[in-house]
Amino acid sequence: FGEGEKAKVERMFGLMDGFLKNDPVSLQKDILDHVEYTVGRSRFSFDDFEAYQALSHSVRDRLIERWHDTQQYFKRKDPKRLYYLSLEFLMGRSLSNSVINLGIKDQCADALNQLGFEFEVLAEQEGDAALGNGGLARLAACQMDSLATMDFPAWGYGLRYQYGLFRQVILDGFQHEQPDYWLNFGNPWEIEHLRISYAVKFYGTVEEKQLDGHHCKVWVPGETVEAVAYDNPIPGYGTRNTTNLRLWAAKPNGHYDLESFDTGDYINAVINRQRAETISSILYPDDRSYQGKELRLKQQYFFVSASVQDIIRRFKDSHRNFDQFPEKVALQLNDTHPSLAIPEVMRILVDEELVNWHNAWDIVRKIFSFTVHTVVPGGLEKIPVDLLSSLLPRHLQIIYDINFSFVEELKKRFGLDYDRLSRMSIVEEGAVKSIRMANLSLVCCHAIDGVSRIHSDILKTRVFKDFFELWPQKFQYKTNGVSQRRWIVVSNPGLCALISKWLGTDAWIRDIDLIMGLRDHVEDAELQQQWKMVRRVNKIRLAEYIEAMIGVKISPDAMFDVQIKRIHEYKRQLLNILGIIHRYDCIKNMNKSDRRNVVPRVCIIGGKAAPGYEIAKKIIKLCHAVGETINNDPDIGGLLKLVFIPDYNVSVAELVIPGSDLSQHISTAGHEASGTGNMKLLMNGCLLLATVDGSTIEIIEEIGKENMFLFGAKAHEVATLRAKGQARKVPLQFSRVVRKIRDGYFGSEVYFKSLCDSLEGSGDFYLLGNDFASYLEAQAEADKAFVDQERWTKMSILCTAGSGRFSSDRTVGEYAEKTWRIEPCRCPF
Ligand code: 475
Repeated sequence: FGEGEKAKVERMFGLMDGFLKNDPVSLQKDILDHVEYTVGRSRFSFDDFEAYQALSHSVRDRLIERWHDTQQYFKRKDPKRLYYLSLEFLMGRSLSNSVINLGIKDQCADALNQLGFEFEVLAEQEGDAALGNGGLARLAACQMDSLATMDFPAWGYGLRYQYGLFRQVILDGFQHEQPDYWLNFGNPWEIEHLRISYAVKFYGTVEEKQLDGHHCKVWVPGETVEAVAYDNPIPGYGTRNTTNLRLWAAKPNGHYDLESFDTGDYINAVINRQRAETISSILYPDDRSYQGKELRLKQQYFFVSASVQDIIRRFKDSHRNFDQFPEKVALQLNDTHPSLAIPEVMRILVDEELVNWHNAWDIVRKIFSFTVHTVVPGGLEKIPVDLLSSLLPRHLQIIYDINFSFVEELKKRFGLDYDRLSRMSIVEEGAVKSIRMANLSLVCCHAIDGVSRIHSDILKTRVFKDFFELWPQKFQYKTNGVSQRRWIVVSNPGLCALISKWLGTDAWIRDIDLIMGLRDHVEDAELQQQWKMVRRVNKIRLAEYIEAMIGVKISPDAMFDVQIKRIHEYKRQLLNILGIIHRYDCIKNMNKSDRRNVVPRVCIIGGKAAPGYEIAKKIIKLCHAVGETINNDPDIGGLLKLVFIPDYNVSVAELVIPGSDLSQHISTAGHEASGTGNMKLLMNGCLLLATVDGSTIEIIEEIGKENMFLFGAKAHEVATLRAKGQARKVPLQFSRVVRKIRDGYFGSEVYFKSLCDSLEGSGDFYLLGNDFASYLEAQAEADKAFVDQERWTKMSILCTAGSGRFSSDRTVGEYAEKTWRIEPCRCPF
């Protein structure tokens, strides 16, 4: 910009900045205007939902202002940008998060009060944006929050599913899945940009042509679908920066194929075109199982192609050639799901931008990095070659070309070691010839990150051993983190205020290391008292929710012991349930005076099972069957309860986490890549009962094992234990508990037979029997600690105080410095 131009732009920014006011009176006027002109209701008569809509639109207007300021500023500064590609984002609700990050929560609450509404009530009107399955997707959401707050010039890209993760409905103890049509009531948090759209091609053939003296490959598609942009502003906290999550929706393409209309079958031609929309219609509900489904592959390519086209268009807006591309663009792949972005960048550069192959390859190798979220080799994505060659013929060629050079390089390095070559090849020969997406990513990315230290070690020594030997420098790890804004400020306002009060500042919300300062006050009886009070209020709120949802009355005096996460065999919800049966048994066998020493417990389990995952569904049913027996046994009274919280999602988590005393993270060691739930609970002052696995290992280093309850085999022992098979020692209590289920004590004995079989004989792959005794000991330790409430409260304070390392601000800062090489770019207005 020239000087005059600059002054003009600045004047413009200045004008915009002053546009919307945030005092309660201005907010009130905006809300009423939206009631009338957006919602279409009379400003003299509207209900809670309509008030929520109007408030959201008022907040959205403010987000849009900042969004524009930020994007214009980025455009002017042209910093290196990060693009975060993820097939899943679990954003949850937006209202509270937005008003807190914008710093207008109190003003909104005031404005609403005068209108006769309550902010908290309106916030409950919002449904979750559940465009993801679990950990991987929520991690993406936390990282978006950190990126915005830390002023990084970053955008997220994903898919705008019409149906998010299914709603879990429990009938007679069984999980049923119902569609989550979350857009039914509108979505004020997105901005539809019908004019930002790209054509995405599928099927067809590849032809060779001469173009401007270049020998070119031209892909003639068989189907073209339009990708339309929906922008979701992501406000940073304590900054004007507001970044973007751009989600793509599929629409029929505007170019008509005359032939299909000329056949006279007009109606069917229109209907066929409309089918394009199915691409973005539904989220696949299976975490970590790959079935080579065509629709899934279409989804992956659809969002990746639109995103890459958008990124290249933006780059070309201010650059004449691609020389500077690697200095201006970094692309992060959230697992291998978006890895088709690699051949897509190659295709666009080589076929459309006429960059020569070597230069394009050079660019690709500098811009991509990826994060792995799984441990088991079985969890790695493979695409059948037949499928790829029909859907994306040109991409298959590109992948073959990349693989050819790679294999040549391997031969030079290792000679004709065919075992190694076939293990490392991007192409897997075999009954079903397929493309290994992890190998493609390993070859093309400059950095491969694990999500915790132990996970990275496992990748280096087992899963990707060959690749580690070839390129040790590519392998890194960035231990996951979660956003303290979402998981303390938004979801636990009581604790948030208390932390700020005792630290004498709220600066920890942006600078999490300050939270350590709580350690200085841990002996202070006044803090302990207030800490207990805040936690008790949260427990009462949770108890009320549980009673309203499932009709079980629980006492806030009991220890609330939770396990909330997707249901998986390796996460061992079954171990938890077996432990509960054992506890029930023990209580039943006690006399009156011994019972007086029992610490009352409420065991809370929540989580969804993938619809096709039979064993996981049986675990849910078993949980209900056991709960039914225990909760209705008058002999047990208030000493033990087991409740299953239905339809666990982000907003349920926001309610459960602040009200939990003890949380279980009990995966078989070596199986949980990281885990992030443990971090959320830790931040909220909940004690952990855990195996030495994933990120828990690093939590131990921060808060000390004396402040946790640890048990179970270590990761390095697991292989040996498995090899022992039936020679493994299994405690008597274990067999007794399994027998109870087998004998039909909880009913449905035929249905539960396979569950029991998986635990006995040569089964028990996840070592429940082996870990049972030490699990019970850890539980007994937790009981002992809980009796001494002063000690418990101190441990709880130390958990929060020691949680700083597990902020996604730290994770994102590490990625920015070491992998993406991006700098903050803070909008000054
Ligand atoms: C790990 N999801 C956690 C978390 O890094 C870890 C896979 C395929 C398709 C759809 N979803 C998936 C995952 O693999 C996943 O959520 N992995 C989890 O990622 C964040 O903390 O240990 O299991």
